[in-house]
Amino acid sequence: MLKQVMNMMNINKFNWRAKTKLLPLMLTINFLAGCVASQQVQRPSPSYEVADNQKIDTKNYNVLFISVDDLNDWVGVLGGHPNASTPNIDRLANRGMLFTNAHTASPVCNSSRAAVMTGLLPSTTGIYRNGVPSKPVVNKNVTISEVYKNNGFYTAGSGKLLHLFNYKKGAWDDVKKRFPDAIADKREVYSVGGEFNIHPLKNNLENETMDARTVSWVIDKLQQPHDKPFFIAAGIYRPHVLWRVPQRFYAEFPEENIVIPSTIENDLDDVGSIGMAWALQGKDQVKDDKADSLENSAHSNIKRAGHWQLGMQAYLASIKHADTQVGRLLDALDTTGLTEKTIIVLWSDHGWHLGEKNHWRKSTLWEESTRVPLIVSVPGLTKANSRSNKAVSLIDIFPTLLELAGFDKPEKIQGESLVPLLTDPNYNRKMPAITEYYRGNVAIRDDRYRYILYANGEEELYDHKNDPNEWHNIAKESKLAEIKGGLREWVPKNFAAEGKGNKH
Ligand SMILES: [Ca+2]
Repeated sequence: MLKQVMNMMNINKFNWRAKTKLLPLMLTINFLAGCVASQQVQRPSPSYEVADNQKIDTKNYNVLFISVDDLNDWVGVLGGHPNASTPNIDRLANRGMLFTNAHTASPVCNSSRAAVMTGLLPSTTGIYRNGVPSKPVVNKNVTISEVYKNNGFYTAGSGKLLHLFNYKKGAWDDVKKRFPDAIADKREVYSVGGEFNIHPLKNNLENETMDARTVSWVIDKLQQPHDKPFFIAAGIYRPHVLWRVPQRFYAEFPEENIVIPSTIENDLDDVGSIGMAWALQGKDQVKDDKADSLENSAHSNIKRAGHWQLGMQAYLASIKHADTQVGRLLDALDTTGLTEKTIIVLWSDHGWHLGEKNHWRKSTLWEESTRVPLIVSVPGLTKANSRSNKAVSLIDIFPTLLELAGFDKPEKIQGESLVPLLTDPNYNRKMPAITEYYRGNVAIRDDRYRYILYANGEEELYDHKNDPNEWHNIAKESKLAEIKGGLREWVPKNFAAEGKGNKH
């Protein structure tokens, strides 16, 4: 019956815009006909030839969508830190494609997550930072789960996906926004240089952390009977502060064994005023380009207190807790018998500094803030242990999923599907990763270089082949003018007014 209506209205190929307008009518008809929408939807079957000359059709593959908060590259398979321990993220990476050079669209939660969910850059939406409501932008643009829901998939999500645990109305079948967290005994809480607090929990509270509860809810949704394909999302909150994880995770990383990151004296001498301000201001909300003094920076406070390794310990412990939750999700999926028909995407919203460039937290346009884990596993399509070193962006997730499901791509979506890279890790894609923070500040990361153009015209250029720590700003070297110019071409031509966005 649904098909007949679509035919009457001359919709031969499924069209998401038409579907959105027709949705209330279609759902009513669907209900009356007692049929499942997914069985009726007309959309192309994406067919991919795999190694043994067989073809696979990913059209009705389920999706398990996992986000982790504030997780940088301290992931075993990414090699970001020698003490990092993430056996479950590693085993997921070993199933599919690990993008080793993936970057966020913005180095804080709000703007990064809005970009992921809409597939639009901050310069398009006007959401450049925390503190600007992303809801209006999310509400007027199509979002990832919404496309699945509109196409008859079952959609469910819990935890932090959008900033502030927002969920777009109508974009989900089942939602549990936020669970309460387990609380540490006040007497157990202690400070890291006056900048952070450490909250070790009693081990018997392991199943009561916010993330454990979120994942239990998601597991329940995974394991319920499914009469149609699903898109199920888990938003894991750690290693975001507060570092409320059981003591046993702290105990896995004895402070004295923790390797402090490599740094050089005077690393900030060759950066401009905005980069300097962002490095030295300790808080997530950077208000202007006035730098605190090096002496008063978070990093100086932490070093003076002798707490550098202590802070790292808490971060590593929180990563391990998050990784444990990822393991629970993978195990639960296996119990459903649906693993071979389920795409898994795992991403973190941005990275984190722990003393590199005299900085703690996120909120910079350097590698520590922009580089993130990104794993895409498509059973039958991605080969085990696949790795791609091409520069990619989190805004590429949306078009990737659209392509794998055969959904039409909303014309305004930016980013580029990762599907060609899933089978050819060296596929020659043109687009570098673009990261924006506060209006008019942009980093362009390609396979070798990072170019940063700040709103006041200050520039930085780093060559990762010779300088993986981004210690030496070579923007002024005349022999690199052509390379710099090529990267600069990718700087957006227009920047939407903050918080309002343009007409998308
Ligand atoms: Ca430097």
